[in-house]
Amino acid sequence: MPFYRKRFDEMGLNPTHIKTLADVTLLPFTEKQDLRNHYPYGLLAVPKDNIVRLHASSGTTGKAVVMGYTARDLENWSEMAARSLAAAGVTRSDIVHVAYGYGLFTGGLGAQGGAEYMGATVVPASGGASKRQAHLIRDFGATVLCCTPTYALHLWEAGMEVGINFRDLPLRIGVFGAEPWSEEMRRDMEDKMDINAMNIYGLSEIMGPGVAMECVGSKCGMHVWEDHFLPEIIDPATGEQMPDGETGELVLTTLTKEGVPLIRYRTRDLTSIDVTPCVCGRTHTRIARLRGRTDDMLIIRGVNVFPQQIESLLMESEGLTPNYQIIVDRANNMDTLEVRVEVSDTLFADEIRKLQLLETRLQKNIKEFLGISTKVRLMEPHSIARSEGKAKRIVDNRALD
Ligand code: DLL
Repeated sequence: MPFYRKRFDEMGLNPTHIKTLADVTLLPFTEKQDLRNHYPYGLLAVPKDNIVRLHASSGTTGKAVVMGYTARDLENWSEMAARSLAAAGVTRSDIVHVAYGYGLFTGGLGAQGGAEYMGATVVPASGGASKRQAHLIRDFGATVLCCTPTYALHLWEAGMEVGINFRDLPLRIGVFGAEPWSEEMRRDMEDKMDINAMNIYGLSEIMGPGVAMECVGSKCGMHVWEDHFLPEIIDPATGEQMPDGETGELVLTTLTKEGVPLIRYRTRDLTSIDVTPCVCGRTHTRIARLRGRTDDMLIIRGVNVFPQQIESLLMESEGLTPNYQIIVDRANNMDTLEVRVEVSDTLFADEIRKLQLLETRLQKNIKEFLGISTKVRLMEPHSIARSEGKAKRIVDNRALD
């Protein structure tokens, strides 16, 4: 591919320099900006005729990133997505309701490819029309739900509004990913829906859902399919590799991708690698639940904060829901942080004084654990906008200054 050839030439790097796996550190990183700079087809490593599908991610800022897949790429992806579903406990007897968005986003078609590959029955629902979806989940007897964790909660709410309680249905597994969520949120969802809520990871640039997946045996980190991807953790500031177990930025090299193979792609996702044996028996290394993205990190008066840390603290309190939003602003040159979180219907019916005490307690907890002062505002149930895909957790008004 001309892009890498040029880069290697500039660095004076040739194949004889790469002798062992450790030499991967001699290779340059690839960044999202590289993909943007070569929009749309500049990074294809095969003739365009061999590309059978395109996906794209718009991201929150900037130009879209376009990825091309060969027939073999799609075959591998389906196989890995099927493997991922199997790790979550899905079998060919399951009815898999896919409520990830279909289209250029990889979620819908990726989950569908995996479920079909293993021979399960797919309901390609996509996002939207949530009450109708709740009916479909009940009527078709879905046993597996694939969507973002926030959309799953929205579907659950929509179900409750029309008298359908997921707890009473055969639903048994959730395959949730595409956005950060916490262990506390998992517990909440498992409790509300009586399911195993499983974490799936992926990104458009590398493949889509199924780059890594938790196993139902341990629910302790996501197995990276290392026969297709080489994971590394680097210090995001220096680019140096970090030892196993330490948290840093995940870097992935594709080993089998044909359409757009990527070398040392900087995902911006923060996690750590765990090479200890897993109780499930799989030998693939695991990455920990993602801590956030380097570009999602808020720096509030010098303190680094990730939305998920706040989520974990909120979810420890009885009566709060996982519907929250963080509003960042600036007043008199000082960053301010407001955390809005919806309370449950029962808590909302409680005395005002109780709610005020809870606000104060949450503010104190956040101050104690994260070292930042916040204003916590308890909100009426259903007052924060729901999303059909990835939730928008941060509203940063500072840019408007
Ligand atoms: O979100 C692919 C996907 C679809 C993954 C369905 C899982 C399920 P993108 O839209 O390109 O692709 O976004 C990728 O989403 O770099 C992470 O920051 C975030 N992300 C994905 N999975 C998880 C997860 C799809 N399980 C970006 N936990 C990634 C936390 C996740 N963040």
